[in-house]
Amino acid sequence: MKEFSVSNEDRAQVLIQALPYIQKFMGKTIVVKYGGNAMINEDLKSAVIQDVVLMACVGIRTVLVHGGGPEIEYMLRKIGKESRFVNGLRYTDEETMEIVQMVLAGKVNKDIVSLIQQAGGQALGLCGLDGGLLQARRLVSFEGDLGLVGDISTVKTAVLEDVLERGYIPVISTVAQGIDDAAGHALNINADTAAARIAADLGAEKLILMTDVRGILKDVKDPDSLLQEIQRSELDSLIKEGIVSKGMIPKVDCCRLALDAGVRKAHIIDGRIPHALLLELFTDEGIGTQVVN
Ligand code: X2W
Repeated sequence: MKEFSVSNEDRAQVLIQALPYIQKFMGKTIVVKYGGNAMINEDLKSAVIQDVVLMACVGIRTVLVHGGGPEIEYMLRKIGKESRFVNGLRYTDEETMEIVQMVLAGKVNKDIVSLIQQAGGQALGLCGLDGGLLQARRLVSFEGDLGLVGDISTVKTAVLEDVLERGYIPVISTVAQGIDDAAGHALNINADTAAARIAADLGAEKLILMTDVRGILKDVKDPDSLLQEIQRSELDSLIKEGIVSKGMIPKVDCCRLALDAGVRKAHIIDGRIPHALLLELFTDEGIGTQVVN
């Protein structure tokens, strides 16, 4: 199959451009939050799976944390339940929590594991309950009661270290084990926040958040105004100036959390672009916004 012609020189150039990045990231830990369109569109999905398998193949300790908001929504609708959000977080009663656990830990997690295996990778699916991986307290919000939503207090990194050591890609769904007054309950955790906490506690090299926007744009209406690199110290003024607003604020907060804990770089990339992960990691230009300390 030859759809368009690329010279041998260009093909070799693309491959060789990846060499310094492969050398740099080999043996390092990279935590990827997988979500949005890249999880719904079949072509994008298989591109992400290939990217993750390639990352693991070149020796990157790859950790995949997935979302699944739309799938949870779909199942809740099927049982005739409306969702309510408080500050972007799903109000989670007992019945909703059952659906969240079924959908995230059952359906979405196992589908991703199966796709990685089919693509020739080795994946092990975990939720926060497995091995006590994620322990959380109830999240207290001044905006209103959130029910069974959690704030991670401990990531049992030893569980992930073991899985990585054995050559598996941990695929994590963000259902946590409740502690203190939530003991005995599973708690629902926002997947971006969970990925940031996991990256922080693993001392990861990078946190990569996949979204449905180009990255941080200087002018929201102009997709060509992408800010390719920003300093952590600039984040507050970007929020004040309104350049970072709405749904981007919690994403930026996740980047900040990770950087403050010693993660070297946090990236916000556009999951609508096929192979966004490879383009961000292994090319000089990258594809999204990187936040550095
Ligand atoms: C999220 C967990 C899934 C998630 C939820 O119930 O939707 C809370 O809101 P996305 O696809 O990344 O949004 N939890 C507390 O974060 O999925």
